[in-house]
Amino acid sequence: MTTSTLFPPDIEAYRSRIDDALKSHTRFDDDCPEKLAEAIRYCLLAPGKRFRPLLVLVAAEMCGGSIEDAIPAACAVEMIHNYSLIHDDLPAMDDDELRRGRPTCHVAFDEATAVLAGDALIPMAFEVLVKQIQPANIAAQCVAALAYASGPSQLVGGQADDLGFQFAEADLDSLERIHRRKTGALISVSLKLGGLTAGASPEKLQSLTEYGKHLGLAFQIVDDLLDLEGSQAKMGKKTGKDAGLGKLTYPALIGKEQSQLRAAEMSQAAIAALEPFGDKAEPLRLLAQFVVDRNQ
Ligand code: GRG
Repeated sequence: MTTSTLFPPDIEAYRSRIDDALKSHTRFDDDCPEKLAEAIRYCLLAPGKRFRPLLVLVAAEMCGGSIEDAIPAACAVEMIHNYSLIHDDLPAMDDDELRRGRPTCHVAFDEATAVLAGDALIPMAFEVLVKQIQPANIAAQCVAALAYASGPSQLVGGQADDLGFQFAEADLDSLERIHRRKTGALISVSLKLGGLTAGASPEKLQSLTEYGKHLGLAFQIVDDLLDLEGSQAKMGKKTGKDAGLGKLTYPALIGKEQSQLRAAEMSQAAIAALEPFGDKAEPLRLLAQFVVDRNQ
């Protein structure tokens, strides 16, 4: 993702802080089987965009907090995201062979190891929050927020509904309801976690959450458009898959042009939610624009 000219200054420096911190969480004790450890490292340290952890860090700084205080939350959200990618790629779900430009976890290892690597990342995420976020009441709020966003009514529920959805029953409201949970919930909670680690007021947390909800939907609409016409080399995953599977997507439901308009509308709604932050919100405004302009 070439965001350096847009968002925020020194994005590569942020990414390398995130990658170093993630690496530090993949040193396991002797009781962790080597193959499982390898599979976790293979997935977690693979070259992703780090979009969600970047949101944590930018939101924290915008609320007057520090990268140092926010980085455990950034790692936790990337761990949850990573588990969801590993499980989504399994034959029982989306059955994908390519992720982040590499063979998916179950292809590189085996299915059981991929299930277990995904499983392991969930408690790892909550352990990082509990052990590394200070003070304890903020850690507890982070745990509650991330648990809800990744739980049965949000990430997992959205995925379950997506898997069971019949195209014949489709309408825009039900599609958006799925995507607000499957994609939007983790994006939105990333912003909230950043705010929490910075001690943001309830009003500011609410604005960040609103921004995240709209941004998440814009991100998903663009993801659908990129699946339709994006390049496999840039995306690092197989494209053109949704149409082949007759999957419910924005362009399939409302067409390409309306999808582009809807993404732009969501990006504007996200920007509007940032009003209480004034000029300080510039990086997040640029990011909302970047999300609709991205090509990977
Ligand atoms: C298995 C509970 C469970 C959930 C799976 C990840 C997921 C939910 C579904 C994958 C399909 C999909 C289109 C999800 C939307 C979210 C999305 C676009 C994920 C990819 O995120 P990126 O583009 O990936 O940020 P990188 O690799 O850059 O981190």
